[in-house]
Amino acid sequence: MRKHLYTLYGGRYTRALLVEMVMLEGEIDYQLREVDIVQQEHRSAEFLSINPAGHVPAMITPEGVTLYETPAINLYLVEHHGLTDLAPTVDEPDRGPFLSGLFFLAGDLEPAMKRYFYPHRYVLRDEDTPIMKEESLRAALERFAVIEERLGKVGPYYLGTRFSLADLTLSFWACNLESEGLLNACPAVRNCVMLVKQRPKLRSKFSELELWREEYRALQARGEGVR
Ligand SMILES: N[C@@H](CCC(=O)N[C@@H](CS)C(=O)NCC(=O)O)C(=O)O
Repeated sequence: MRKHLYTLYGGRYTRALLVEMVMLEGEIDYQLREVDIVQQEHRSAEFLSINPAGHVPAMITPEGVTLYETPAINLYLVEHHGLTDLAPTVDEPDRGPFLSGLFFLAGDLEPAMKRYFYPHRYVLRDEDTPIMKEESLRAALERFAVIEERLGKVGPYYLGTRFSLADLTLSFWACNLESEGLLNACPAVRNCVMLVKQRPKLRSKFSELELWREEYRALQARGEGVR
């Protein structure tokens, strides 16, 4: 029997898929423990004992250490497994720009995307939900425009000709909007997404993401999305 190194908590409709992509790129063995966020399993006492913030993904290392926050998990995996194809090492000149890109996506773009997906959480009155969604999209597109400018100058990737975890993270978020035709003003971002989606080890995961999007849309139409 294959020995599982890592336990990843995540699954359907979650960015745990982004961690899975890193695992696949790095050929790292893991087992996935499905947390159904539609059924609120991420708020169960059992899951809160793993990540008190009640968010997925969370990951337990083979040494039994619990990690959470997607970019932290991904950077941990990259560094722990020496995945230099995914990130410049500390002594490389690209390291600084790489960190800026990754943290911009995690700290600045991500909150706008979260509001876009869960706008109902950010309003006092239900009827303001569509306006919140629209405003979140505007904020997200403002951040994509910043990346667009960089890729237009140095692309096709965030670090020029060198693919990295920054492009993977960018593509995960961008393809959500791209599929709705909302990234037409960002051709360099779309080109980067296209290149990342073509990576042989990632194709199946991007297809899964597409499937989830359709499923989640149907759920939302029935008023059954994440509360
Ligand atoms: N900053 C965290 C946020 C994690 C997060 O919001 N995950 C979503 C799934 S993609 C989640 O747990 N949603 C359920 C909720 O917010 O109730 C990270 O990047 O890992």
